[in-house]
Amino acid sequence: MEKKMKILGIVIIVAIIGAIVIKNVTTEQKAKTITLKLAENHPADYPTSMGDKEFARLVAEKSGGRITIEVFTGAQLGDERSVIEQLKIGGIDFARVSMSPMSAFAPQLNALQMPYLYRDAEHEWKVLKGEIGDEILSSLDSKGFVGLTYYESGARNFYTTKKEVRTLADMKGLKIRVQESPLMMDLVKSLGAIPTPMPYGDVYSAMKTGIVDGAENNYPSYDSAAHFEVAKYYVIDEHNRVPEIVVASKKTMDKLSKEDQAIIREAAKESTEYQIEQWKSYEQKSEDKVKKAGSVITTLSAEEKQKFMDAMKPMYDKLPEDQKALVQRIRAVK
Ligand code: GTR
Repeated sequence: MEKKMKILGIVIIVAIIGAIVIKNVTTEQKAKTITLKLAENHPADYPTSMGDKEFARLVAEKSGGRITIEVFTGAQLGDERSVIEQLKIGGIDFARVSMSPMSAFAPQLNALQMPYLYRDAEHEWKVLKGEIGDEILSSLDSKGFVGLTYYESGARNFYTTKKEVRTLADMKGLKIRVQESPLMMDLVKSLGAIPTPMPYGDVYSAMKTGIVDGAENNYPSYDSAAHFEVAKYYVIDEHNRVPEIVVASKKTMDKLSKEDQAIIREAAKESTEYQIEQWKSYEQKSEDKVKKAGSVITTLSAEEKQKFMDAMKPMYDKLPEDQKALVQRIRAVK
């Protein structure tokens, strides 16, 4: 009897110790599980959103499911400007934003989105994937951000609600919505038009109600934000190529281990190829869709295009010396 009691006692003690060990292990595992938020202002099926989701998938895979990145699409976490402000204070962990609003916080980014800077997309990607692209990503550290990677965004074109733009003279006096970026304001002013900065989400109704006469963007945004429904004249002037950028809050990154930081950096870079593929097919679909819907697509004559280019040359002269040097290096990339 006494022996039985002893055995029972041992069993109970072992069971208690076992339970304590298991509890500690699960708490430890739980403590290591990290959930982070990413802000995206496009709808869920837009190429940048697809890139973000691929980034999140790769982070989950590389961390063995320990790090989860929740992607909030459709500007659920706010417009681009406020998202960038949130990143600075660590309220949001990641964002995919256009370089235009970002350059209001980090002016060195202006050099990468100057009008008629790149010969084509291939030139742009040689720059972004090369030394200059890396230098620019690293330079964001001093501004409270960690630059992770770039995404494709094509070329931006003007579109208007009332009349077709065929010449530089047609731009005169038009009220054009721009992103909240000094560079974009300057660009529109250089063409004789009147820039009106406002968040992306307000553009459709601003065009519909006549607050502005038009806006500018690539085919996918013109399509997915339904801008083509209210502004049917689209002129291919390709005034600039503005890379998309995936950034992290420096506050968030500083809290993570070196290993986790490396996982995040690697996953972001890897997601770029996938995003570029998504971009290509979406861009074509958007072009086809807006044409079918009745958009009038105008191509500038070579002579008029030259006038657009000449009008923006003074913007280069105004650049600070360090950015002028960067522009020269970009142009020299073959
Ligand atoms: C798009 C870009 C968005 C936003 C938008 C805009 O091309 O992807 O992030 O910046 O333009 O014009 O506001």
